[in-house]
Amino acid sequence: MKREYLALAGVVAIFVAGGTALMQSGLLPEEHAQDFRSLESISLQSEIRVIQEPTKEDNTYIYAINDVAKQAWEIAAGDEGVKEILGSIKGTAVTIAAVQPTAFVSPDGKVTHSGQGQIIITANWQLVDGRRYSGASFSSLDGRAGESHQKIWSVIVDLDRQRVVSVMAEQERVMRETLATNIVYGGMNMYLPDVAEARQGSTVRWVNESSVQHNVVGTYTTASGETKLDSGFFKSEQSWSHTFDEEGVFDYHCTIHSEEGMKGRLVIRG
Ligand SMILES: [Cu+2]
Repeated sequence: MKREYLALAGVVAIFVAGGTALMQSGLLPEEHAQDFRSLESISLQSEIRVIQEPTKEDNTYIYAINDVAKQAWEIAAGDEGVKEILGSIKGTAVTIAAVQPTAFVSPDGKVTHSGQGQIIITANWQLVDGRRYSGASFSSLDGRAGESHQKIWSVIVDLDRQRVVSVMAEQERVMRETLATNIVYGGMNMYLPDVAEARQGSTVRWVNESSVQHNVVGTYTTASGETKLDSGFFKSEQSWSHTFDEEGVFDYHCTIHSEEGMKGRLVIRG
């Protein structure tokens, strides 16, 4: 599961790298993501480096798309402004993705990259009836008020001068839905509820409530083995359903928004 997640995150990172120049246009990067498939034909060095896995005490996942991007993160990690941001989002699900610079491999095998690094820091947290939420059964969530919050910062690092040159905060995103049994809402870079329990034999439906497309890709782990599930992309107001016949865990993410921590977990109980 992890390996697949990372490989996909790499692809996402490449799209983000291509889309960065357009971020100034005022449109959200995810709305441009699909315009950059042409970059797949360029030979890019994108072996993901996992810097930190989330733990129970610290739900922070840190990765870099290559060694130079990892250096960019190391520079950012020492910056007082970045430390302040991380302090302010303690206790949320944090994803830190070092997505720039992209490293290009020329035909003679030489690796080149720009002198600018980019780190995307995302904090995700959810509320049910106004209280912090960290997982419950669908039956207990039915009819309750769900809220998913997301805050994103983009940190630009000058690799030559070894320092952070700008930190841009995006407006906090909030998705509100009345929760319903066996329904997961997909919004702007988040699933709501992101963690939930369903009964064995349940058909769970993911509904896209946003203007951009999303997918649900992951591994369903049961006593009889691992099954890869892939919804394919579904657009606004469309949905994808799957019936979970065995006890187990389905860990999933959206392949084009995983750098903002668009991931979820479904637990199937007997
Ligand atoms: Cu998505």
